[in-house]
Order: sequence, then structure tokens, then C-alpha cells
Amino acid sequence: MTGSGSDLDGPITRSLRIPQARNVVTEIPGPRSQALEHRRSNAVASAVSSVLPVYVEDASGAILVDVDGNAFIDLGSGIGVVGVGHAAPGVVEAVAAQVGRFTHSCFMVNPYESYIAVCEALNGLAPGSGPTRTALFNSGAEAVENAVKIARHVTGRQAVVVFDHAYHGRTNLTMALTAKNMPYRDGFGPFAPEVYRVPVSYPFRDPAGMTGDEAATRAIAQIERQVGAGNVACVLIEPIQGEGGFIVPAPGFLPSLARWCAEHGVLFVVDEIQTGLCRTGKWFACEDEHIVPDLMTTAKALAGGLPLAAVTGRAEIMDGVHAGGIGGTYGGNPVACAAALAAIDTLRTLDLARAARRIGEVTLTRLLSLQAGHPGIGDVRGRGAMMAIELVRPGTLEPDPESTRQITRACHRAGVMVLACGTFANVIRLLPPLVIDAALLDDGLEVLATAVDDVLA
Ligand code: PLZ
Repeated sequence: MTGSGSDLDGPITRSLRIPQARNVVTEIPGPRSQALEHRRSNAVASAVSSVLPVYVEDASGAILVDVDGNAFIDLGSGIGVVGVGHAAPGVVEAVAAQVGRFTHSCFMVNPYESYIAVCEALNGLAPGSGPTRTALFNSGAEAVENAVKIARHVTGRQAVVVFDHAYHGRTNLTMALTAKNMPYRDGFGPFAPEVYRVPVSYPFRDPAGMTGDEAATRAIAQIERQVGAGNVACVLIEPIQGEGGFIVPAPGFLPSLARWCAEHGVLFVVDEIQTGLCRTGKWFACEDEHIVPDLMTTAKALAGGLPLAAVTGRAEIMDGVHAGGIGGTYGGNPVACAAALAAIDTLRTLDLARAARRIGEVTLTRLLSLQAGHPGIGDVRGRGAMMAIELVRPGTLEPDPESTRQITRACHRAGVMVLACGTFANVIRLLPPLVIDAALLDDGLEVLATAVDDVLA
């Protein structure tokens, strides 16, 4: 299959600094990466690990170049961060200009305009029409922590409801919110209290035919039985679960939960850290079901590669916390804000939401045809430029993490960066930069298809 006729071929990638083509010139990892890996082992804590130990020297658009001169197609975007592409020209320019002016003053000490502009931009993009406010932080986990702080403060309630397969971060509170033991929680307790986990909607593994509404009823019944609606400050959910396996809930699940929350004075908090900023074909994934969250967290793609995160929400909630109650030294750093304004401008002017939808169509077609020949691909799912396959023993729901590992390794050796995910480590996810051109996407999908053919043969 080819990308001819696709909208993905554009002036976007033709103007990039590095040719947008895959090129493997050494074994993977190459000798220089191997030397760095050895040096690393004597310097870097082994608890910090890397998916693929090829050391990056340069990157542009959808291409990563390593220290041995290998050019990889990046179908991971550094876990969904560089939606605008690596070293996006607008982001590079804005960051360089800001670095030359000032890099820090601390917004809590001496404020600056770009922080306001990022908040205005997010307020304008967030679903809903009422007055909205935003606060800025450094990382996704920090944004989630602050969303919970705000929800608890304004409701005067303590319980936080999260879901099976959820991922919200690695700090103490967000570890408690995250579902998976290894590697995120094991041995790191005690965890923050007043966190309650209920079943999500997982169509591939739920009873056949279970609707979104029924899955919501199942979750709500458990909340009412085990926690009590009047004790719940917020329900926190990823509209499509990321690390947990690109799990798309059945239609109706999110709206039913949101409705229940509104009826019981519970805040509905949507974690758009992986799904947000055009990844799924809209500015935010919750828009597909017309959800207007009370609070929303964003990070990752927000600043095109610089660390920045946000909580955006209804003004009366966000302004319900006493002055000085939230903040931090670096939150909304001016360089990160400059990057975010450029990234948002790039997402808008290149219409990368539309690009994400086109990437989704091409990818879905390809993955479905691959599934037709391989019963080991139990499920193909996702939305926009956030697509995945779940690998199982043919004809069962039994996870196949070993084939998943082999397929991802084969892709890496062939010069295609793909990431695994999932509670059962049996999901291969695709998160390409939204500026990827049609030929490069096709080449990356072809490599994945060959790896699947070889491993599942
Ligand atoms: N919420 C939905 O996806 C980060 C984690 C990688 P931070 N996902 C990548 C890893 O193994 O640490 C994430 C997310 C969702 C919150 C977070 C946390 O964002 O910026 O990593 O803190």
C-alpha cells in the first residue's frame, strides 16, 4: 500500500533539516551507542532504564539520528511528546529567542506575559464555553497531583476514584493513582490514602456486548458501595488509557460517568496528558463524546519537547483555592512557555488534528489487514495518531508479551522506534509525530508488518 493521495505529504516535511528517511548503517545498537551504554552503567542509576539504548545525536520531524549515524523512524514521539515533530522549526526559534532574553524569574516572584498567553490559549481550546482558568506545572504527574489538590480543596471531600489500567505518574500520590505494580509501584509504598480503583470499560476484555453505559453502571455501583458518592472529591480518568494499553472505552462510558459526577457534586477530571493536543484527531480526546470536564490535565505535547504541564478547569473551581495554595519554583518556566506558544501555533496552522485523523485512517487500514492474517493480533484499536495492536495466544484473551517483545525488538533493529505498553505488556502502540509524511509512515508500518509476519509466522 502507498500513501499516494494522502494529505500527509506536504511542505511540512520537505523543509526539515534532516532527510525524512530510514537508514540503518550499523548493527543496533551500534558501537558508539554500546560504548555510551557501558559508560552509563557506571554513572547512571540502573533504576532509570531505556527502551532502546541507541543514543540520540540529532532529530528532526519524524527522524531520530543516533551517534552511529543510524536514522530511525520515530513512531513513539518520546512517548507522545513531539506531536509537532522533533526540533519543530517554530519551537526551536521561539526557544532560542527566549533563552537569549531570560530563562527564569519564577512566576510566583516576578511574572511574565508568556505564562498568561499559554493559560489563555489552553482556556480557549478547552471544551466548554464558560469562564476557565489554568495553572502551569513542570510534569504530567505534578499536574495530576495539583488537579487532585484542587478537587479536594473545593469539594471538601477526600476520596479519589481511578480505574483499572490507569497511569497517572510516578510521584507518591500519582503512584497510588496508577494501577500497575511492576515497574511503577513495587516496593515504593506506603501509598497515599483515599484512592479507590474501579473497573474501566475495556471492550476487548469485558463480557461480549457490554455497552459503555453498562460498564459505567458497574463502576458507579462499586463507587457507591465501597466509597459513597458524598465522600468522592473527583473521578479521574484518561479518555483513552495510554500506558495501560491504549484502551478505548465503549461509547457512552465517559458521558455516563460524567453525568453521575455532575449529579453527585463529584468533579470529573480528565487526564489528557497522552491524548491531548491533537493526538487523537481533536484538540482533546474527550471532545469526541462532548465531555466538558470540570478539570483537565495536559503535558507532553503541550510544549513540543520542553517540560510543561497544566491544569485547566472551570473558573469557580480553579479560583476556589486560596492565593499561594498552588505553585512551584519552575512551573510555567518562560522557555517552556515560549515553546508551548510555538507548539500550539504549529498544531493550529498545520492543522495537525486533521493530520492525526489521516494518520489514523492509514494506520487502521494497515493494522486491520495485518490482523486478518494473524489471529495472534487479538485487537486493533485507538483513535487518530494513537493506534495499537494487542497480542494474545490465538483464539484466547491470554496475553502474549513474548511476541510483543520480539516484534518491538525486530522493529528497532530495522530502524523503527515503536513502544510497547499495557498492563500485560502485550500491546504495541504507535504515536508518530503528527508531521510524519505518508511515505515515511508507510515505510514504518511496512517494517512493523514484516516483524509481525516473522514473529507470528
Ligand atoms: N498521565 C496519561 O501518560 C506519562 C510515562 C512514562 P509525566 N506517561 C509516560 C514512564 O514510564 O514514566 C503520563 C501519562 C498520563 C500522567 C503521566 C505522567 O506524566 O510527565 O511523566 O510525569
